Amino acid sequence: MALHFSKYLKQKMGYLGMINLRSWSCCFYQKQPYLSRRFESFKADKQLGSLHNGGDPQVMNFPGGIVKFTPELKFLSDTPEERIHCYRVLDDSGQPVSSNFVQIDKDIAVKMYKDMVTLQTMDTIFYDAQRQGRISFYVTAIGEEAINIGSAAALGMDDLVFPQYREAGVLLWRGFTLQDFANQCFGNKGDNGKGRQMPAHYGSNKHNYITIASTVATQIPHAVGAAYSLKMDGREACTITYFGDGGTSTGDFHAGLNFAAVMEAPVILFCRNNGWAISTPVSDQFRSDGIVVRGQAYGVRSIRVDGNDALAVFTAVHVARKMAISECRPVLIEALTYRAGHHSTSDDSSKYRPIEEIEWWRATQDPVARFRKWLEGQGWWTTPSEIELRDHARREVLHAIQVAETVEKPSLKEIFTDVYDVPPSNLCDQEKSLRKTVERHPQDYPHFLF
Ligand SMILES: Cc1ncc(C[n+]2csc(CCOP(=O)(O)OP(=O)(O)O)c2C)c(N)n1
Ligand SMILES: [Mg+2]
Repeated sequence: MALHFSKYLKQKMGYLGMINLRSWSCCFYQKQPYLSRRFESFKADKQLGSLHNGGDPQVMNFPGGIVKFTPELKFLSDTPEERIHCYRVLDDSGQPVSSNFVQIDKDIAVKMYKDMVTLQTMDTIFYDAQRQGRISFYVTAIGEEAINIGSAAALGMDDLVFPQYREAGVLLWRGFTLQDFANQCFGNKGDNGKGRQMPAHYGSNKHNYITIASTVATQIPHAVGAAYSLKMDGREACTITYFGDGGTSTGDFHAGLNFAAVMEAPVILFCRNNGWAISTPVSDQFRSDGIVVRGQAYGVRSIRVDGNDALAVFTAVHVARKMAISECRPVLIEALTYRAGHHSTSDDSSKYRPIEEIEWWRATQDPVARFRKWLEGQGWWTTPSEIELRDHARREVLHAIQVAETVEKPSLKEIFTDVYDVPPSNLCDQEKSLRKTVERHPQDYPHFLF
Protein backbone atom coordinates (compact mmCIF):
# COMPACT_ATOMS: atom_id res chain seq x y z
CA MET A 1 0.00 0.00 0.00
CA ALA A 2 2.74 2.46 1.02
CA LEU A 3 4.70 1.62 -2.10
CA HIS A 4 1.69 2.20 -4.27
CA PHE A 5 1.01 5.51 -2.60
CA SER A 6 4.56 6.84 -3.03
CA LYS A 7 4.54 5.81 -6.70
CA TYR A 8 1.31 7.73 -7.10
CA LEU A 9 2.76 10.84 -5.50
CA LYS A 10 5.89 10.65 -7.65
CA GLN A 11 3.73 10.51 -10.77
CA LYS A 12 1.72 13.49 -9.64
CA MET A 13 4.76 15.49 -8.64
CA GLY A 14 6.32 14.79 -12.02
CA TYR A 15 3.38 16.46 -13.71
CA LEU A 16 3.45 19.52 -11.49
CA GLY A 17 5.79 21.40 -13.77
CA MET A 18 3.35 21.05 -16.65
CA ILE A 19 0.01 21.89 -15.10
CA ASN A 20 -1.14 24.56 -12.76
CA LEU A 21 -2.11 23.76 -9.20
CA ARG A 22 -5.81 24.36 -9.77
CA SER A 23 -6.07 21.74 -12.50
CA TRP A 24 -3.94 19.38 -10.41
CA SER A 25 -6.32 19.68 -7.49
CA CYS A 26 -9.26 19.19 -9.87
CA CYS A 27 -7.85 15.95 -11.16
CA PHE A 28 -7.03 14.98 -7.59
CA TYR A 29 -10.56 15.45 -6.34
CA GLN A 30 -12.50 14.79 -9.52
CA LYS A 31 -13.93 11.52 -8.27
CA GLN A 32 -15.08 13.20 -5.04
CA PRO A 33 -16.86 16.44 -6.03
CA TYR A 34 -18.36 16.46 -2.54
CA LEU A 35 -14.98 17.06 -0.91
CA SER A 36 -14.75 20.36 0.87
CA ARG A 37 -12.54 21.82 3.59
CA ARG A 38 -14.38 22.10 6.85
CA PHE A 39 -12.22 24.91 8.24
CA GLU A 40 -12.70 27.87 5.93
CA SER A 41 -9.84 29.88 7.33
CA PHE A 42 -7.33 27.33 5.96
CA LYS A 43 -7.94 28.63 2.46
CA ALA A 44 -5.21 30.98 1.30
CA ASP A 45 -7.63 33.47 -0.26
CA LYS A 46 -9.44 33.78 3.07
CA GLN A 47 -6.30 34.48 5.08
CA LEU A 48 -6.83 38.24 4.74
CA GLY A 49 -9.89 37.78 6.92
CA SER A 50 -7.68 36.77 9.82
CA LEU A 51 -6.28 40.29 9.92
CA HIS A 52 -9.60 41.75 11.07
CA ASN A 53 -12.82 40.69 12.71
CA GLY A 54 -15.19 41.78 9.96
CA GLY A 55 -16.42 44.62 12.15
CA ASP A 56 -17.54 42.36 15.01
CA PRO A 57 -15.44 42.99 18.15
CA GLN A 58 -16.94 39.88 19.79
CA VAL A 59 -15.16 37.47 17.44
CA MET A 60 -11.66 36.81 16.15
CA ASN A 61 -10.64 34.83 13.12
CA PHE A 62 -7.80 32.81 14.60
CA PRO A 63 -5.80 30.53 12.26
CA GLY A 64 -7.99 27.54 13.15
CA GLY A 65 -11.31 29.34 12.62
CA ILE A 66 -13.59 32.05 14.02
CA VAL A 67 -13.91 32.11 17.83
CA LYS A 68 -16.27 34.18 19.99
CA PHE A 69 -14.92 36.09 22.99
CA THR A 70 -16.53 35.87 26.41
CA PRO A 71 -16.00 37.82 29.66
CA GLU A 72 -16.85 34.63 31.57
CA LEU A 73 -13.92 32.81 33.21
CA LYS A 74 -15.19 29.32 32.69
CA PHE A 75 -13.22 26.10 32.47
CA LEU A 76 -14.63 23.20 30.52
CA SER A 77 -15.90 20.58 32.93
CA ASP A 78 -13.86 17.38 33.26
CA THR A 79 -17.04 15.31 33.40
CA PRO A 80 -20.14 15.70 31.26
CA GLU A 81 -23.45 16.31 33.00
CA GLU A 82 -24.69 13.15 31.42
CA ARG A 83 -22.76 10.31 29.83
CA ILE A 84 -23.08 9.86 26.07
CA HIS A 85 -26.02 7.58 25.33
CA CYS A 86 -25.59 4.15 23.82
CA TYR A 87 -27.41 3.32 20.58
CA ARG A 88 -29.32 0.07 20.88
CA VAL A 89 -31.86 -1.76 18.72
CA LEU A 90 -32.55 -5.00 20.60
CA ASP A 91 -33.27 -5.16 24.31
CA ASP A 92 -31.89 -7.95 26.52
CA SER A 93 -34.63 -10.31 25.38
CA GLY A 94 -34.04 -9.70 21.69
CA GLN A 95 -37.06 -7.43 21.19
CA PRO A 96 -36.55 -4.35 18.98
CA VAL A 97 -36.91 -1.16 21.04
CA SER A 98 -37.54 0.91 17.90
CA SER A 99 -37.61 0.63 14.13
CA ASN A 100 -34.61 2.93 13.82
CA PHE A 101 -32.18 0.45 12.27
CA VAL A 102 -31.07 -0.75 8.85
CA GLN A 103 -33.27 -3.64 7.73
CA ILE A 104 -31.47 -6.83 6.78
CA ASP A 105 -32.98 -9.64 4.77
CA LYS A 106 -33.40 -13.19 5.96
CA ASP A 107 -30.37 -14.68 4.17
CA ILE A 108 -27.96 -12.16 5.63
CA ALA A 109 -29.51 -12.39 9.10
CA VAL A 110 -29.30 -16.19 9.12
CA LYS A 111 -25.69 -16.14 7.87
CA MET A 112 -24.86 -13.63 10.61
CA TYR A 113 -26.30 -15.94 13.25
CA LYS A 114 -24.59 -19.03 11.82
CA ASP A 115 -21.23 -17.26 11.81
CA MET A 116 -21.72 -16.04 15.37
CA VAL A 117 -22.38 -19.62 16.52
CA THR A 118 -19.46 -20.96 14.44
CA LEU A 119 -17.13 -18.37 15.96
CA GLN A 120 -18.32 -19.26 19.47
CA THR A 121 -17.82 -22.97 18.75
CA MET A 122 -14.40 -22.47 17.17
CA ASP A 123 -13.29 -20.39 20.15
CA THR A 124 -14.44 -22.98 22.68
CA ILE A 125 -12.76 -25.91 20.91
CA PHE A 126 -9.52 -24.11 19.98
CA TYR A 127 -9.24 -22.86 23.54
CA ASP A 128 -9.51 -26.45 24.78
CA ALA A 129 -6.97 -27.57 22.16
CA GLN A 130 -4.48 -25.16 23.69
CA ARG A 131 -5.24 -26.53 27.15
CA GLN A 132 -4.56 -30.02 25.80
CA GLY A 133 -1.14 -28.85 24.55
CA ARG A 134 -2.01 -29.23 20.89
CA ILE A 135 -1.43 -25.54 20.07
CA SER A 136 0.70 -23.09 22.01
CA PHE A 137 -1.64 -20.08 22.29
CA TYR A 138 -5.16 -18.90 21.56
CA VAL A 139 -7.30 -15.82 22.04
CA THR A 140 -11.11 -15.94 21.99
CA ALA A 141 -13.77 -13.39 21.06
CA ILE A 142 -16.27 -14.81 23.57
CA GLY A 143 -18.82 -12.08 24.36
CA GLU A 144 -17.81 -10.05 21.30
CA GLU A 145 -19.47 -12.13 18.58
CA ALA A 146 -21.94 -9.35 17.69
CA ILE A 147 -19.10 -6.87 17.25
CA ASN A 148 -17.22 -9.29 15.00
CA ILE A 149 -20.06 -10.45 12.79
CA GLY A 150 -22.35 -7.40 12.95
CA SER A 151 -19.57 -5.12 11.75
CA ALA A 152 -18.24 -7.56 9.13
CA ALA A 153 -21.69 -7.96 7.59
CA ALA A 154 -22.01 -4.19 7.10
CA LEU A 155 -18.72 -3.84 5.20
CA GLY A 156 -17.94 -4.32 1.53
CA MET A 157 -15.41 -6.98 0.54
CA ASP A 158 -13.14 -4.27 -0.90
CA ASP A 159 -12.89 -2.56 2.47
CA LEU A 160 -9.55 -3.29 4.08
CA VAL A 161 -9.56 -4.69 7.61
CA PHE A 162 -6.80 -3.79 10.09
CA PRO A 163 -7.51 -5.99 13.12
CA GLN A 164 -6.11 -6.03 16.65
CA TYR A 165 -6.44 -9.73 17.54
CA ARG A 166 -10.00 -10.32 18.82
CA GLU A 167 -11.67 -10.08 15.42
CA ALA A 168 -11.32 -13.53 13.86
CA GLY A 169 -15.06 -13.41 13.14
CA VAL A 170 -14.56 -10.70 10.52
CA LEU A 171 -12.32 -13.08 8.61
CA LEU A 172 -14.77 -15.95 9.10
CA TRP A 173 -17.54 -13.79 7.60
CA ARG A 174 -15.33 -13.09 4.57
CA GLY A 175 -14.87 -16.78 3.79
CA PHE A 176 -11.70 -17.84 5.60
CA THR A 177 -12.50 -21.50 6.27
CA LEU A 178 -12.27 -23.42 9.53
CA GLN A 179 -9.43 -25.35 7.88
CA ASP A 180 -7.63 -22.06 7.20
CA PHE A 181 -8.01 -21.07 10.86
CA ALA A 182 -6.78 -24.45 12.06
CA ASN A 183 -3.81 -24.45 9.65
CA GLN A 184 -2.69 -21.08 10.99
CA CYS A 185 -3.03 -22.15 14.62
CA PHE A 186 -1.02 -25.31 13.97
CA GLY A 187 1.52 -23.41 11.86
CA ASN A 188 1.50 -26.06 9.14
CA LYS A 189 2.15 -25.86 5.40
CA GLY A 190 -1.38 -24.63 4.77
CA ASP A 191 -0.79 -21.50 6.85
CA ASN A 192 -0.55 -18.28 4.78
CA GLY A 193 2.09 -17.06 7.21
CA LYS A 194 4.26 -20.21 6.79
CA GLY A 195 4.14 -20.88 10.52
CA ARG A 196 6.08 -17.76 11.44
CA GLN A 197 3.39 -16.10 13.54
CA MET A 198 1.92 -17.01 16.89
CA PRO A 199 -1.33 -18.99 16.69
CA ALA A 200 -4.46 -16.83 16.16
CA HIS A 201 -2.46 -14.22 14.24
CA TYR A 202 -4.29 -14.64 10.95
CA GLY A 203 -3.90 -12.69 7.74
CA SER A 204 -5.29 -13.10 4.26
CA ASN A 205 -4.58 -11.10 1.12
CA LYS A 206 -7.51 -12.73 -0.59
CA HIS A 207 -9.90 -11.47 2.09
CA ASN A 208 -8.40 -7.98 2.45
CA TYR A 209 -7.54 -8.79 6.04
CA ILE A 210 -4.17 -7.39 7.08
CA THR A 211 -2.13 -9.82 9.17
CA ILE A 212 -2.70 -9.44 12.89
CA ALA A 213 0.19 -7.95 14.84
CA SER A 214 -0.59 -8.01 18.54
CA THR A 215 1.62 -5.03 19.30
CA VAL A 216 -1.34 -3.08 20.53
CA ALA A 217 -2.73 -0.25 18.34
CA THR A 218 0.03 -0.28 15.72
CA GLN A 219 -2.70 -1.11 13.21
CA ILE A 220 -4.43 2.26 13.71
CA PRO A 221 -1.96 4.50 11.81
CA HIS A 222 -1.69 1.79 9.13
CA ALA A 223 -5.46 1.82 8.62
CA VAL A 224 -5.54 5.61 8.45
CA GLY A 225 -2.71 5.75 5.92
CA ALA A 226 -4.31 3.06 3.79
CA ALA A 227 -7.64 4.91 3.90
CA TYR A 228 -5.93 8.06 2.72
CA SER A 229 -4.45 6.09 -0.16
CA LEU A 230 -7.89 4.71 -1.10
CA LYS A 231 -9.18 8.27 -1.20
CA MET A 232 -6.29 9.40 -3.41
CA ASP A 233 -7.11 6.58 -5.81
CA GLY A 234 -10.79 7.56 -5.84
CA ARG A 235 -11.83 4.07 -4.72
CA GLU A 236 -15.34 3.31 -3.47
CA ALA A 237 -14.00 1.66 -0.34
CA CYS A 238 -12.90 2.46 3.17
CA THR A 239 -10.70 0.83 5.80
CA ILE A 240 -11.75 -0.32 9.22
CA THR A 241 -9.51 -0.83 12.20
CA TYR A 242 -10.43 -2.52 15.44
CA PHE A 243 -8.80 -1.86 18.79
CA GLY A 244 -9.56 -2.31 22.46
CA ASP A 245 -10.05 0.18 25.29
CA GLY A 246 -6.43 -0.49 26.27
CA GLY A 247 -5.28 0.37 22.76
CA THR A 248 -6.58 3.91 23.20
CA SER A 249 -3.85 4.67 25.74
CA THR A 250 -1.18 4.43 23.06
CA GLY A 251 0.30 7.26 21.06
CA ASP A 252 -0.71 5.45 17.89
CA PHE A 253 -4.40 5.91 18.74
CA HIS A 254 -4.06 9.67 19.14
CA ALA A 255 -1.76 10.14 16.13
CA GLY A 256 -4.11 8.00 14.04
CA LEU A 257 -7.24 9.92 14.99
CA ASN A 258 -5.65 13.28 14.41
CA PHE A 259 -4.16 12.29 11.06
CA ALA A 260 -7.49 10.78 9.94
CA ALA A 261 -9.38 13.95 10.85
CA VAL A 262 -6.95 16.40 9.27
CA MET A 263 -6.40 14.37 6.10
CA GLU A 264 -10.08 13.41 5.86
CA ALA A 265 -9.35 9.72 5.50
CA PRO A 266 -12.24 7.29 4.91
CA VAL A 267 -11.57 5.04 7.89
CA ILE A 268 -13.85 3.50 10.49
CA LEU A 269 -12.09 3.50 13.86
CA PHE A 270 -13.85 0.73 15.78
CA CYS A 271 -13.13 0.58 19.49
CA ARG A 272 -14.19 -2.56 21.34
CA ASN A 273 -14.54 -1.21 24.85
CA ASN A 274 -14.78 -4.53 26.69
CA GLY A 275 -13.99 -3.21 30.15
CA TRP A 276 -10.55 -4.78 30.51
CA ALA A 277 -7.04 -4.62 29.05
CA ILE A 278 -5.75 -7.94 30.42
CA SER A 279 -5.97 -7.16 34.17
CA THR A 280 -6.34 -3.37 33.83
CA PRO A 281 -9.93 -2.20 34.28
CA VAL A 282 -11.15 0.81 32.31
CA SER A 283 -11.25 2.82 35.57
CA ASP A 284 -7.43 2.61 35.57
CA GLN A 285 -7.24 3.25 31.83
CA PHE A 286 -8.94 6.64 31.42
CA ARG A 287 -11.04 9.23 33.26
CA SER A 288 -13.03 10.43 30.22
CA ASP A 289 -16.53 9.22 29.38
CA GLY A 290 -15.07 6.25 27.54
CA ILE A 291 -13.70 6.60 24.05
CA VAL A 292 -16.56 8.17 22.13
CA VAL A 293 -15.94 11.67 23.52
CA ARG A 294 -12.39 11.70 22.19
CA GLY A 295 -13.68 11.69 18.62
CA GLN A 296 -15.13 15.18 18.87
CA ALA A 297 -11.91 16.46 20.44
CA TYR A 298 -10.10 15.44 17.25
CA GLY A 299 -12.88 16.51 14.87
CA VAL A 300 -14.08 12.98 14.15
CA ARG A 301 -17.79 12.08 13.94
CA SER A 302 -18.51 9.49 16.62
CA ILE A 303 -21.15 7.17 18.04
CA ARG A 304 -21.47 4.84 21.03
CA VAL A 305 -23.30 1.55 20.43
CA ASP A 306 -24.30 -1.52 22.38
CA GLY A 307 -21.65 -4.02 21.30
CA ASN A 308 -23.78 -6.99 22.35
CA ASP A 309 -26.55 -6.03 19.95
CA ALA A 310 -25.73 -7.32 16.47
CA LEU A 311 -28.37 -5.13 14.79
CA ALA A 312 -27.09 -1.97 16.46
CA VAL A 313 -23.50 -2.79 15.46
CA PHE A 314 -24.57 -3.62 11.91
CA THR A 315 -26.53 -0.39 11.56
CA ALA A 316 -23.79 1.82 13.02
CA VAL A 317 -21.12 0.35 10.73
CA HIS A 318 -23.39 0.44 7.69
CA VAL A 319 -24.09 4.16 8.18
CA ALA A 320 -20.48 4.94 9.19
CA ARG A 321 -19.22 3.26 6.03
CA LYS A 322 -21.53 5.34 3.85
CA MET A 323 -20.35 8.55 5.53
CA ALA A 324 -16.69 7.52 5.36
CA ILE A 325 -16.82 6.83 1.63
CA SER A 326 -19.30 9.42 0.33
CA GLU A 327 -18.10 12.29 2.54
CA CYS A 328 -14.45 11.21 2.79
CA ARG A 329 -14.25 11.38 6.54
CA PRO A 330 -13.23 9.18 9.46
CA VAL A 331 -15.85 7.86 11.88
CA LEU A 332 -15.22 6.60 15.40
CA ILE A 333 -17.43 3.87 16.86
CA GLU A 334 -17.22 2.89 20.51
CA ALA A 335 -18.94 -0.43 21.11
CA LEU A 336 -19.64 -1.16 24.77
CA THR A 337 -19.25 -4.82 25.63
CA TYR A 338 -17.54 -7.16 28.07
CA ARG A 339 -14.62 -9.53 27.55
CA ALA A 340 -16.46 -12.62 28.72
CA GLY A 341 -13.43 -14.90 28.37
CA HIS A 342 -9.93 -14.72 29.77
CA HIS A 343 -7.66 -12.28 27.94
CA SER A 344 -5.92 -15.22 26.23
CA THR A 345 -4.70 -18.69 27.13
CA SER A 346 -1.86 -16.97 29.02
CA ASP A 347 -4.33 -15.41 31.46
CA ASP A 348 -6.57 -16.38 34.39
CA SER A 349 -9.02 -13.52 34.84
CA SER A 350 -10.53 -14.99 38.01
CA LYS A 351 -7.39 -13.66 39.73
CA TYR A 352 -8.42 -10.04 39.21
CA ARG A 353 -12.20 -9.89 38.68
CA PRO A 354 -15.14 -11.52 40.44
CA ILE A 355 -16.43 -14.74 38.88
CA GLU A 356 -19.98 -13.43 39.47
CA GLU A 357 -19.27 -10.49 37.17
CA ILE A 358 -18.23 -12.82 34.33
CA GLU A 359 -21.18 -15.10 34.95
CA TRP A 360 -23.64 -12.20 34.94
CA TRP A 361 -22.44 -11.03 31.54
CA ARG A 362 -22.45 -14.52 30.10
CA ALA A 363 -25.91 -15.31 31.43
CA THR A 364 -27.75 -12.07 30.68
CA GLN A 365 -25.86 -10.27 27.93
CA ASP A 366 -24.78 -13.03 25.56
CA PRO A 367 -24.94 -11.38 22.10
CA VAL A 368 -25.48 -14.73 20.35
CA ALA A 369 -28.53 -15.64 22.44
CA ARG A 370 -29.96 -12.14 22.00
CA PHE A 371 -29.69 -12.24 18.22
CA ARG A 372 -31.17 -15.75 18.15
CA LYS A 373 -34.26 -14.49 20.01
CA TRP A 374 -34.71 -11.76 17.42
CA LEU A 375 -34.33 -14.28 14.57
CA GLU A 376 -36.92 -16.54 16.20
CA GLY A 377 -39.25 -13.56 16.59
CA GLN A 378 -38.92 -12.98 12.84
CA GLY A 379 -39.87 -16.61 12.22
CA TRP A 380 -36.44 -17.24 10.65
CA TRP A 381 -35.04 -19.72 13.19
CA THR A 382 -36.26 -22.82 15.02
CA THR A 383 -35.02 -25.19 17.71
CA PRO A 384 -34.28 -28.01 15.19
CA SER A 385 -32.17 -25.62 13.08
CA GLU A 386 -30.32 -24.61 16.26
CA ILE A 387 -29.51 -28.22 17.17
CA GLU A 388 -28.37 -28.98 13.62
CA LEU A 389 -26.18 -25.85 13.40
CA ARG A 390 -24.39 -26.45 16.71
CA ASP A 391 -23.80 -30.11 15.91
CA HIS A 392 -22.52 -29.26 12.42
CA ALA A 393 -20.21 -26.46 13.65
CA ARG A 394 -18.73 -28.71 16.32
CA ARG A 395 -18.01 -31.53 13.88
CA GLU A 396 -16.49 -29.14 11.33
CA VAL A 397 -14.14 -27.53 13.86
CA LEU A 398 -13.00 -30.90 15.24
CA HIS A 399 -12.41 -32.18 11.72
CA ALA A 400 -10.37 -29.07 10.80
CA ILE A 401 -8.16 -29.58 13.86
CA GLN A 402 -7.63 -33.27 13.12
CA VAL A 403 -6.60 -32.49 9.54
CA ALA A 404 -4.34 -29.56 10.53
CA GLU A 405 -2.49 -31.75 13.00
CA THR A 406 -1.47 -34.19 10.29
CA VAL A 407 -0.28 -31.62 7.72
CA GLU A 408 3.51 -31.22 7.80
CA LYS A 409 5.22 -28.04 8.93
CA PRO A 410 6.85 -25.59 6.50
CA SER A 411 10.50 -26.38 5.88
CA LEU A 412 13.11 -24.81 8.11
CA LYS A 413 14.52 -22.67 5.32
CA GLU A 414 11.21 -20.74 5.17
CA ILE A 415 12.14 -18.96 8.40
CA PHE A 416 14.76 -17.04 6.45
CA THR A 417 12.91 -16.23 3.23
CA ASP A 418 10.57 -13.48 2.00
CA VAL A 419 12.25 -10.47 3.63
CA TYR A 420 15.55 -10.01 1.80
CA ASP A 421 16.26 -10.57 -1.86
CA VAL A 422 19.83 -11.51 -0.89
CA PRO A 423 19.96 -12.48 2.80
CA PRO A 424 22.58 -10.54 4.80
CA SER A 425 25.51 -12.46 6.29
CA ASN A 426 24.21 -12.34 9.87
CA LEU A 427 21.00 -14.05 8.77
CA CYS A 428 23.00 -16.74 6.92
CA ASP A 429 25.04 -17.30 10.10
CA GLN A 430 21.83 -17.64 12.11
CA GLU A 431 20.50 -20.21 9.65
CA LYS A 432 23.69 -22.28 9.87
CA SER A 433 23.62 -22.11 13.64
CA LEU A 434 19.96 -23.15 13.77
CA ARG A 435 20.57 -26.10 11.47
CA LYS A 436 23.43 -27.30 13.67
CA THR A 437 21.26 -27.02 16.79
CA VAL A 438 18.44 -28.99 15.19
CA GLU A 439 20.87 -31.67 13.97
CA ARG A 440 22.37 -31.97 17.45
CA HIS A 441 18.97 -32.28 19.18
CA PRO A 442 16.63 -34.04 16.73
CA GLN A 443 14.44 -35.32 19.56
CA ASP A 444 13.57 -31.71 20.48
CA TYR A 445 12.63 -30.72 16.93
CA PRO A 446 10.66 -33.66 15.56
CA HIS A 447 8.62 -31.54 13.15
CA PHE A 448 11.42 -29.64 11.42
CA LEU A 449 11.91 -30.34 7.72
CA PHE A 450 15.19 -29.30 6.16
C1 LIG B 1 2.44 -2.00 22.38
C2 LIG B 1 2.04 -3.12 23.29
N1 LIG B 1 2.06 -2.93 24.64
C3 LIG B 1 1.68 -3.91 25.46
C4 LIG B 1 1.27 -5.11 24.97
C5 LIG B 1 0.82 -6.22 25.91
N2 LIG B 1 -0.62 -6.37 25.76
C6 LIG B 1 -1.15 -7.34 24.98
S1 LIG B 1 -2.81 -7.27 24.96
C7 LIG B 1 -2.85 -5.97 26.00
C8 LIG B 1 -4.16 -5.38 26.46
C9 LIG B 1 -4.93 -4.76 25.37
O1 LIG B 1 -6.23 -4.48 25.83
P1 LIG B 1 -7.32 -3.91 24.90
O2 LIG B 1 -6.72 -2.99 23.91
O3 LIG B 1 -8.41 -3.38 25.75
O4 LIG B 1 -7.83 -5.18 24.05
P2 LIG B 1 -8.59 -6.49 24.58
O5 LIG B 1 -7.53 -7.50 24.88
O6 LIG B 1 -9.38 -6.12 25.77
O7 LIG B 1 -9.45 -6.94 23.45
C10 LIG B 1 -1.57 -5.58 26.36
C11 LIG B 1 -1.25 -4.47 27.28
C12 LIG B 1 1.28 -5.28 23.56
N3 LIG B 1 0.88 -6.42 22.99
N4 LIG B 1 1.66 -4.27 22.76
MG1 LIG C 1 -10.19 -4.30 26.37
